[in-house]
Amino acid sequence: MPNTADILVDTLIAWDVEFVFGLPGDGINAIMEALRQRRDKIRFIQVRHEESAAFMASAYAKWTGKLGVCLATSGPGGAHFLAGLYDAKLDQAPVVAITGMQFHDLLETFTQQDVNLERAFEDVAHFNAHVTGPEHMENLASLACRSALARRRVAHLAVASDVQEQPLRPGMRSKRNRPRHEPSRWFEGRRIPSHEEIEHAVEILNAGEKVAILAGRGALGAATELQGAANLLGAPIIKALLGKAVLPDDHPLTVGGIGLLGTLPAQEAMEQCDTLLIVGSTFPYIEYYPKPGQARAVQIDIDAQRIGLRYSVEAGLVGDARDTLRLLNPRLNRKSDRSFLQNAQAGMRRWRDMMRQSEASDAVPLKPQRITRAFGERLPANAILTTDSGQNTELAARHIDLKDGADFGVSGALASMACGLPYAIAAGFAFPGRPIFSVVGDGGFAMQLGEFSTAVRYRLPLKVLVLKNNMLNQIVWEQMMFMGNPQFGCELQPIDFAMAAEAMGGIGYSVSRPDEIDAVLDAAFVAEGPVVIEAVVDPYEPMMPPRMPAEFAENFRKALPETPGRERIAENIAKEPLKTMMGTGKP
Ligand SMILES: Cc1ncc(C[n+]2csc(CCOP(=O)(O)OP(=O)(O)O)c2C)c(N)n1
Ligand SMILES: [Mg+2]
Repeated sequence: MPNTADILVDTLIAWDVEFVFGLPGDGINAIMEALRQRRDKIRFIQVRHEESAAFMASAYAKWTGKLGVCLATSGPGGAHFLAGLYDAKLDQAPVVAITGMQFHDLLETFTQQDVNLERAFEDVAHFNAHVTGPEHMENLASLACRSALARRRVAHLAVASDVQEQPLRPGMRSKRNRPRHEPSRWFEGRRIPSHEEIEHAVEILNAGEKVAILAGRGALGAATELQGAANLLGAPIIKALLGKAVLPDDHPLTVGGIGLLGTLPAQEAMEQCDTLLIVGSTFPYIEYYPKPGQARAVQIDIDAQRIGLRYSVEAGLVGDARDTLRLLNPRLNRKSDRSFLQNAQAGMRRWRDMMRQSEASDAVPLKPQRITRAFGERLPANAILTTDSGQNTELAARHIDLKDGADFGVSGALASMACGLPYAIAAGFAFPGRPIFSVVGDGGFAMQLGEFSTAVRYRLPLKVLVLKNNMLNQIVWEQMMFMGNPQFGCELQPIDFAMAAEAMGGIGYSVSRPDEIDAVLDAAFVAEGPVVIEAVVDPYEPMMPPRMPAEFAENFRKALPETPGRERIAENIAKEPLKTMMGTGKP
C-alpha cells in the first residue's frame, strides 16, 4: 500500500511536476524516500539553503508558468522558506511548498524543531493545510496543486514526519471521503473581457491625444499585439521591470523602464500623457504613474483584483493580454498625430547617448556602468538574464539591452536581495541548454554565496557578474536622498568572490581596470560551466532616479558633508549622466 509520502509524490508526478527544489532533514525522510524511488520521473534538486529552494520554485514557476515545488524539513528548514515564498506570493507565482513537521502526537509540545509551520505560513500561503493521513493526502495533494495554479499563489502542505510513513489503510477512510474523487489535472479557462468593456476601452483610447502604454510581465508573449496597439495609438511603451523582456530594449516603440531605475523619457511619458493603457502590470510605485485625474486609463489584467490597484482606471479588461489586445486592436483608430511618440523617441535617443557616455568612462575604480554594458553586449539573443536587488538592478535595467528572444527575471514586488542566483539556477532547469547570465551586488550575492556550488553541481551554463563596491549601495543613496542622512551601516567587509567561486569548483575572474575588461570577459564567456566575474567598481557611484525630485536633491546636499567619500561623490555627480539627473545639466 502506498504511504502518505508516496501519494504526495505520485500526485506531483501526475501534475507534471519535473523538479522539487529542497534540502533533506529528518522531518521529511519518508518524502525523500518516495522521491528516491521515483527519481526517473521527478528530479530532486538539492540546494544549500531552503530560502534558495523557495526562490527557485518561485522563479521556475515564473519562467515556465508551471508549478514550482519546494521541500523543506520541519522547524528551521521550513522557516528558511519564508522570503522565497513571499516572492511567489507577491509576484503571483504558482508554488507548492511542502514541509515536514514533528511526530503528530508531539506537535505543540516544545519538542525538537517543533515549529507550527501551518500557522507560520498563514499569511504567505493562499492554500495552507496540515495533512493528517494518507487518505487526507489523496485529497490535499491535488487540491494544493490546483490551488497554486488556479490562484497563482503559494499552496502549503505540512505533514508530520510519522504521518508521511502511514500506508493507506482499509477501514481508516471516513465515510464521506470517497476514494479517487480528485482529478489529477486542472482546467484553465480563457478569460476575455465583455464586449461592452472592450467598447468602453476603445472609446477612451481613440479619444486620447497623448497615449502611453505601461507593459509588465503579463504582456510577455503579447509582443506582436502590444506593438500593434502602440503603432495604432502612437504610444510609447514603458516597460515595468518585470516586463523588460516584453520587447527588445532598443525597439523604437519602447522608452525603457520606469521608476528609480527607469529612464527619463519613460517618466516624461507618464507625466505628459492624457491616456494610459496598462497591460499586465501592477508596477508598485504609484508616484511614477500620471497624477490622479491627469489621464484616462484602461487596464488589461488577467486578475480582476488587480485592476485599478495603482491608478484609477475607467475601463478594466479582465483577460489574457494577447487575447484582449487581439480584440482591442482592430477597433482602434490609427492616430494621425504621431508627435507624442516621436518626442518620446527623440528623448530616448538622448537618454541612450547619455547612458553611452557613462558606459565609456575610463575611470579607475571601474565605473559599474562600463562593466555592466560590456557584459551585456556579449549576451546572445536567447540569453536569460537575472539580477538581484540593489544598484545592480538599476545597472542591469538601464545598461543591458536585451534582444528579441531573451528572458529576464528578478524578485519583483518583494525586491528581495539574494534572488539573483536562485533565479538563475531555476532558469537552468526551466530552459535546459540556454545560456544564463546574472548581474548581482556583493551584498546580495554573499547572502546565499554557497548556492553557487549548486550551479557547479548541476553544471549550469551560468555567468555571474558580481558588482563589488563593498557597499550596500542602493541604501547609501536612499539614506541620503530619502532622508537627508549620511550613509550608516552600509559598508561591507570585502570578499574575494573569484576565489570563492574557485573554492566551490567553479571558475573565478576578477576585473578592476577598464583595460582588462575585454580579456577577462573573452575568457569568461568561453569558459564552460558556472563562472563568477568579480568586478571591483566605484563605491561612490550614486544610484539616482532619472530626474531628482527637488526634495531628494535637497536631502542629498544636506547629507553630503558628513558622508564618507564626499569628495569622490561630488566629483561623480558633476559628470553625466548624474549631472542631468541631479537637475544641474541638460540631457
Ligand atoms: C533581504 C533583503 N534585505 C535588505 C534589503 C534592502 N536592500 C535593498 S537593496 C540593498 C543593498 C544591496 O546591496 P548589494 O547587494 O551590495 O547591491 P548594490 O546596491 O551595492 O548594487 C538592501 C540592503 C532587501 N531588499 N532585501
Ligand atoms: Mg554592493
